This record gives sequence, C-alpha cells and structure tokens, in this order.
Amino acid sequence: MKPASPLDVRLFDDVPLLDIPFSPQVHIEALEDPDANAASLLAGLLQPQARICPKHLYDAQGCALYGAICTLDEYYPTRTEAAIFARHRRDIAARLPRNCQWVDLGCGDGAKAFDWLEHVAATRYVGVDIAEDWLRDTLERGAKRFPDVEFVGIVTDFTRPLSLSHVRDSAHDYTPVLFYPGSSIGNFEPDEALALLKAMRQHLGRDGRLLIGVDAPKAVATLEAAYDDALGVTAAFNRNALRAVNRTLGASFEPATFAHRAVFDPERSRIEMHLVALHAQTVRLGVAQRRFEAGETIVTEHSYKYTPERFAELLSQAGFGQIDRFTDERGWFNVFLAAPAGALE
Ligand code: AVI
Repeated sequence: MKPASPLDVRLFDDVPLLDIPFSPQVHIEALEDPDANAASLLAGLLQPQARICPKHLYDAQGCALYGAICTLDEYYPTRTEAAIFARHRRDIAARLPRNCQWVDLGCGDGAKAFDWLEHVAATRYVGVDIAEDWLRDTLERGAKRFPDVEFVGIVTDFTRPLSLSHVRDSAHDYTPVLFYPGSSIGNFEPDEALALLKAMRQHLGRDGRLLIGVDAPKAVATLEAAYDDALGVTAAFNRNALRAVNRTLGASFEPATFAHRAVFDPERSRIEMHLVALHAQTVRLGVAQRRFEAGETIVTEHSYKYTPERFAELLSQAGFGQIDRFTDERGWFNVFLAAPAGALE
C-alpha cells in the first residue's frame, strides 16, 4: 500500500507545509445497505417491545450532543478514563509494540488517540468510523500534526462483523494496537461484545495488543444521573433518535411527545435508555404504522457496566492471555491492556 501524505510532503521541501494537499487514504469497507438498514429499523419498531438500534443515536446532531454529554458534570466516564490514561500513559506506552499501527476504533475526532501518538512509536494510524466526512477531517488533521505517521481511514459499521482487511494488508509489517476507549463495548449485548472481542483478537496476530476502556458498576444514583443529567442533554440526545428515524423511514414521530428515561438494572448490570410515550398516539412508519399507548416505551440503548473480574473473563474467553488493568482511585472505570493468549508466555 502506498504511504499517504507524509512522504509526499517531504518531496517538496521548499513549499510551506500547509499548502500541500494532504491525501490520507480512506477505504470503504462494509458499509450497510440502506434498504436493509431501514427494514431492520422498522422491524425493531414493530416488535411488542419497540426498539431503535443505538447506532441511530449518532447522526450529525447526535454526535454533537454526545460530545456535549462527555463534558457534563454527571457523565464521569470520559473524564475518569482520561485521568487513567494520563496517569498511566508512560507505563502503558512502554508495554506496546514499537512501530505499531494504531487502530482507532470509532475514532470520532481522533482526540483521544492523538494524545497517544505523541507517546508511542506509531508508524501508521488507522481511523475506523461510520461517519465518512468526520473521518476525512480527522485524518487530515492528524496528518498535519504527525507528519511522520501514515494516515489511513476505514469507513465501516460496528454492528456488522468486524472486517479490517486494511489493518492486515500493509506493505510493511506494522503490529496492530487496537484502541477502543470510552466503554463503547458496553453498548453491545454481552454475546455481541464477546463476538467483537474475538474478532479483534483475530486482527492482532501474536504481538498486537488491545487497549480498551470499560465502565464499572457503581452506586445507582451516580449511574442514573450520568444518563439523565440536569441540563437535559442526554434527554435531547435520546429524543434526537426519533428525528433520525423520521428521516430514515419517512416516519411521523414528534420527539416532544416522548420522555427520556434512564434506569439501571442491577441484575443485568446495565443502564437502559427508553423513550416513553407521554400520551397514546399512532405513528406513521413509512409504509407501516404503530400505535403507542401512554407510558409505552421504545428501548434506544443499553450500556453494560462490567466488574473488572467479569470483563477479564470475557477477554480470556475471547482468546486474550496477559491482561493488565489500570483504574482510578474509586474503581469507577477500568482500562485493560490485553495481549493474545500465548503471546507473552
Ligand atoms: C458511547 N457510549 C459508550 C455511551 C455510554 O455511556 O453508553 C453512550 C451514551 N448514552 C448516553 N450517554 C452516553
């Protein structure tokens, strides 16, 4: 594979850096089929317990609202994980392979990963995200900031089987470090999370590593406040899914007629986000329609919270051996650095 912009930049020493067109490479891998996407969205809404797959929370407006959530007083995961990263960065970086390719899963604006690129000897950055426009911006910004690193992007959807052929198909033998921060793994059902971890393991070869952030169970009031903040940002984020559904299906949801509800289920160790119909109504869903009685709910997201023991068990079931854990003083959040089983023995 041809290296991206950094080599091109060095060919033109006398041209100011910013005038040079950067050309990070973007590969479209397994983007979904819009018809199948609409069909599964409709099927979810027609189930007795109506559901909207959480990916519909992340349109442009939803991504902006999620960015705002991450800054809220109540939403502790982002800050807590950032503090763990900052405190243990050197130690973690020293355990990572040299000349690695840093694979940023669900990269968004790349900010979390770019903090690492300063400290690890990465030769290549692979941003993976569903939002192609954002991905291009992220790669271009990264390529300007780290001119010695090759920048590649993969547009793909995590609800499909993980296929990152461009991580393997490189002219160079870069060892992958898969970076999956933010406890996004918690938004998958446990069997799906295991399947995703197994797929990640497949991409690591013998020397690759997984660096993953995972939220932990804690006092119910703390958890529920994190998902139902005083400013109502999470409520807006949740209701915004209905606008996304209106666009995708040609539906007639009125977001203001649904309330946001976030409750912790201690048995399943998960936050459940619902939209609750404030009054009885019939909603057009493109070619179909559905009646919602007052108080009936639509499930929009689960966010599983894993004890360190439970998540370590999941990692070992997925084929990881050496598992190092880093946490904060309160044990609210855990970062795991995991090596494939057998790699360090
Ligand atoms: C993206 N994900 C890890 C967030 C979470 O905490 O489960 C999504 C979120 N939903 C409401 N607030 C944040």
